[in-house]
Amino acid sequence: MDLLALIVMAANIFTAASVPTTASTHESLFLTPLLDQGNIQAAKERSRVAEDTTHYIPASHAGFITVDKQLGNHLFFWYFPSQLNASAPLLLWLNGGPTFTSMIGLFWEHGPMEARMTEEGVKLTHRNYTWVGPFSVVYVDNPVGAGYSFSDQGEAGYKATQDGYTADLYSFVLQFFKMFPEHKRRDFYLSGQSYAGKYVSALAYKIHQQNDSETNKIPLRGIILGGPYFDPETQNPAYFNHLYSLGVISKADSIIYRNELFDLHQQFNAGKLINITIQEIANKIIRYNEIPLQTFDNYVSKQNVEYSTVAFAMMLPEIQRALHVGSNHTFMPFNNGLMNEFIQDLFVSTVRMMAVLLDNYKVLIFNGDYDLVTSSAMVEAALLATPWLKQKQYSKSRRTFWTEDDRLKGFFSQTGQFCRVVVHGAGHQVPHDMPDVSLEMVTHFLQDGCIKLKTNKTSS
Ligand SMILES: *[C@@H]1O[C@H](CO)[C@@H](O)[C@H](O)[C@H]1NC(C)=O
Ligand SMILES: *[C@@H]1O[C@H](CO)[C@@H](O)[C@H](O)[C@H]1NC(C)=O
Ligand SMILES: *[C@@H]1O[C@H](CO)[C@@H](O)[C@H](O)[C@H]1NC(C)=O
Ligand SMILES: *[C@@H]1O[C@H](CO)[C@@H](O)[C@H](O)[C@H]1NC(C)=O
Ligand SMILES: *[C@@H]1O[C@H](CO)[C@@H](O)[C@H](O)[C@H]1NC(C)=O
Ligand SMILES: CC(=O)N[C@H]1CO[C@H](CO)[C@@H](O)[C@@H]1O
Repeated sequence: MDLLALIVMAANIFTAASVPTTASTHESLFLTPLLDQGNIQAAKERSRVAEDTTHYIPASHAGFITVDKQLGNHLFFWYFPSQLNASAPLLLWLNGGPTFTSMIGLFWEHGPMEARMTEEGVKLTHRNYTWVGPFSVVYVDNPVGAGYSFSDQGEAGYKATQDGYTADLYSFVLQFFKMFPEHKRRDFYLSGQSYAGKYVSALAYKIHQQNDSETNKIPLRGIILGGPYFDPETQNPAYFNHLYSLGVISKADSIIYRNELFDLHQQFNAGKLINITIQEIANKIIRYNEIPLQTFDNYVSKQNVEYSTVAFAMMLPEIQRALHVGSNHTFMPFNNGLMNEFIQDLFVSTVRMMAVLLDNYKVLIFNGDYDLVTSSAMVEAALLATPWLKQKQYSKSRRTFWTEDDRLKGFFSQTGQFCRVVVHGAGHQVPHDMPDVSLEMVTHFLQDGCIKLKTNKTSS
């Protein structure tokens, strides 16, 4: 759930009335028919997004992959090959919500361009610290109904269960590797933040389970998660521990809130979580009605994601045309209706899948220490409840300070293939808040397995 607290605010900013009208019509580009014919070259050529110096867009690819032919479900992607390294690993990025567009990752966090609102409207500018470089990155709007991803059946095609959305994503991954077979020989990382902690672990687990047949062989090397939400039963109560330790709530407050939360979890476990909206649940989890912080994303900078800026960027007529989305599609920065369908998924845990992933793959889990949405305390609560082979070793691990000269960048520990990092000064949107440190972090993870200190000065 994570970001639900913001939805109310964001919904006020973004109104359908502000959608710009498109200048001319054009068709949507569906790539699956070409892939089915084995016409890989045509799929690559038609999905090409020409380099656009006005908008700082590097050569890239975009279009729709049909992931459920019966329902007519199509996932939208925007893929940026690394300009720096021809054999860079592939990173697939998902934002959370649930139902937030992954173009937040692109424009607000680590894509090659950033979107800014100016007096003349939204402008795209060059981002100095992008993850496109060490990685080739594909941003995917997920689930169907978020961003530009849509179903021919409309709402009837939406999937709000783990099996449902994971099947759609898995089909996407198989087809993406068909379209860009060069990536079969390179490492693949699944990544995302917040509610995507569940999407990514479920998808990685499916890839892991299906890995033995030759056609399904995906070179999954690891996962990278920012402020992940994947074990609600341990994570939700820890939210109140964190607020209590900050002095935001009293011990008595925390007991009241935790008891109500416990009731909610019991109702869910008994299959009786009905007659409630996702906003009501969200308020019980985050308590934004009682806790008047301006934002839970970064309680120091008080900055929220500009969902409307991201949406306006994606709806610029010249961008729509360049991305081949078709002139008839509405961009959904998030999808309130679909979010309500996620009530039954909200408390589902992927902790057992996470254990298998920790046992078999490289894993980087990071947090910002100014994040209240999924604070480090919440992520630790889940990690300490994850039954993986090196569990005891992780529980006993000590933190190392990540400093360079006089700058404190964060705190980390490494247990086998697991790298745990807390970035100092960042909130929920870590790459947005600390872009240089975040880029350094993922580069270290790729090259060294975890943070590698430049000097051997440590304190722990
Ligand atoms: C857009 O929708 C209109 C009306 O629903 C339809 O007539 C038109 O063909 C559509 N255009 C495209 C490009 O799909
Ligand atoms: C390019 O990526 C490959 C695969 O991760 C890596 O081995 C190599 O060091 C990278 N090269 C550069 C210049 O970063
Ligand atoms: C990006 O880097 C350029 C050159 O170093 C610098 O002038 C500019 O201020 C930087 N932009 C941001 C947003 O940090
Ligand atoms: C659902 O809520 C309505 C209005 O609050 C109430 O009348 C109804 O009894 C509730 N149904 C269930 C099954 O709890
Ligand atoms: C760093 O480690 C090396 C070898 O382990 C040692 O010789 C050196 O004195 C250390 N430097 C500092 C600044 O601690
Ligand atoms: C081909 C391949 O990578 N197979 C692996 C799939 O995952 C299982 C673990 O569930 C491994 O044992 C296989 O080696």
